[in-house]
Amino acid sequence: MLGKDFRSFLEEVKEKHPSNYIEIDKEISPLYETTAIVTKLEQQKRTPILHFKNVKDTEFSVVVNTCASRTTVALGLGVDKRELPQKYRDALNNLIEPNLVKEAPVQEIIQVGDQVDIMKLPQMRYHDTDGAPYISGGIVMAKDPDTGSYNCSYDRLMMKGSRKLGIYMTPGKHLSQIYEKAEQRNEPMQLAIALGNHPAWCMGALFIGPYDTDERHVMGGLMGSPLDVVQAQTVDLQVPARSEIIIEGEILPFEREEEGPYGEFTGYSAGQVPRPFINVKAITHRQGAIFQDICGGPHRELLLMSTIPMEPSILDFLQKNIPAVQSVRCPAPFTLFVSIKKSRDGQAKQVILTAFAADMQVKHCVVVDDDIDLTNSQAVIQAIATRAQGDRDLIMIKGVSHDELDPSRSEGKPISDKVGIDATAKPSLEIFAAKPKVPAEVMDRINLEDYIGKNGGKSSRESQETPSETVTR
Ligand SMILES: Cc1cc2nc3c(=O)[nH]c(=O)nc-3n(C[C@H](O)[C@H](O)[C@H](O)COP(=O)(O)O)c2cc1C
Ligand SMILES: [Mn+2]
Repeated sequence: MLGKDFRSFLEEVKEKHPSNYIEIDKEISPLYETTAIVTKLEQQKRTPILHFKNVKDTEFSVVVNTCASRTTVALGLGVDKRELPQKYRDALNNLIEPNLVKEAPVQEIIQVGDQVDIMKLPQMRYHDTDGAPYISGGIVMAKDPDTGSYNCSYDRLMMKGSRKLGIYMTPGKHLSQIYEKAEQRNEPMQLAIALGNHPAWCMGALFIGPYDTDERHVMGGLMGSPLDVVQAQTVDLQVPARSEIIIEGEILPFEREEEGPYGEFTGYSAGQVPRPFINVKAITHRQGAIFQDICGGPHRELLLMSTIPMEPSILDFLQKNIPAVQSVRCPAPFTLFVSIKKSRDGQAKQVILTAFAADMQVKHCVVVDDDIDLTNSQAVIQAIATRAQGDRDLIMIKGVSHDELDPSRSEGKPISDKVGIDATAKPSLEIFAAKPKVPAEVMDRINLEDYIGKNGGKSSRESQETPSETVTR
């Protein structure tokens, strides 16, 4: 996949899935209007890539929904959408280091110091509760000050002024850990933000796992070739050479300014809180750079971007610890379903504890036997109803550090109670209560048409229930 980047991906979708790529020439305002279009299309269950060519008050064109469909993300990764989870796990087990280059398209245009004005970028506001324009589609890169190991993550960025960005780093996630280390040393944390990225880079950045895993290696694994990186202009970091835009800057220790409010993936707006902020030192970009945007709030792209890497990352972690684990699904924010082939008493509870360790975002974890289809939430609820007892099968760990964006958190603090439900059959599925079924011989013999006619009294096509899309980050 050498040479692949955001532009080549857009071209590929245009050519191979034209219905998933729409160019819009009519002028649009970044003030809620792109969100209105995304929302109206989502109401029709459509999530095409939208390329807004003419955005008010900026020279940059804007692309939204880059990763809003499994079909197009899979296309970018060179697989069918059914193979996506396995492709991700293969990448985790075949990490590839980046490759340093000297010349980079992303440095075709360089603006440093006084030349920098981030307000020239599109000023996207998604919802009426957003306190300012936000940059939501940037991969934030920073280095551990001790080991030099890189971390990549998405972090919302509030446009505060021509050279100032607010940032929201979830306490406990890796970027905030790096910042804590910088503060302990009383040093600034340098960072770079990459915008306009190939889906393999987006999915790699969202790897869930150990602190010391360099997400750029996951990006390489997903592409099957190293990520090309170039030395940044004003910070000691190497940045993706073929991104569209790089913002370079640093966060000073112990300085805080109000950040927020912002409509989040939970479906709620998070309020204004004093937080660290970025002093922007440089912007570099390609000629005719395209601004990659992700619609804030609980929209399809944000939810899918989180889920595609999260499920295989957590499954990989769980199976390496407990091979009895069969599959996982994130059906809602902070929620994980796991299915297991149980071989021992108490194994489901061991899985629950391991799942809490796999990702701090897991607040509720339900474990079922592997006869339950996790894509069918109704079947999971049924298992809780018929295979679990509150006193015996519920685990609760009170007051654990958790995502402060959970609007139900206790006393406004970033802590939640972690709850696990062992909804496996006890002592085992084999000797659990009998499951009634029609004898196979009768099922084979009975032909529906012989009894109720060809259409079975139905005039329209039977509606097929599709599992609701997975949601969490
Ligand atoms: C579009 C998008 C926006 C996100 N915004 C934030 C954010 O503002 N703050 C944050 O801490 N995490 C945010 N996340 C989640 C993290 O980027 C994600 O959990 C990442 O994997 C964390 O990296 P880490 O495991 O290296 O800490 C966002 C994720 C997505 C997909
Ligand atoms: Mn990390």
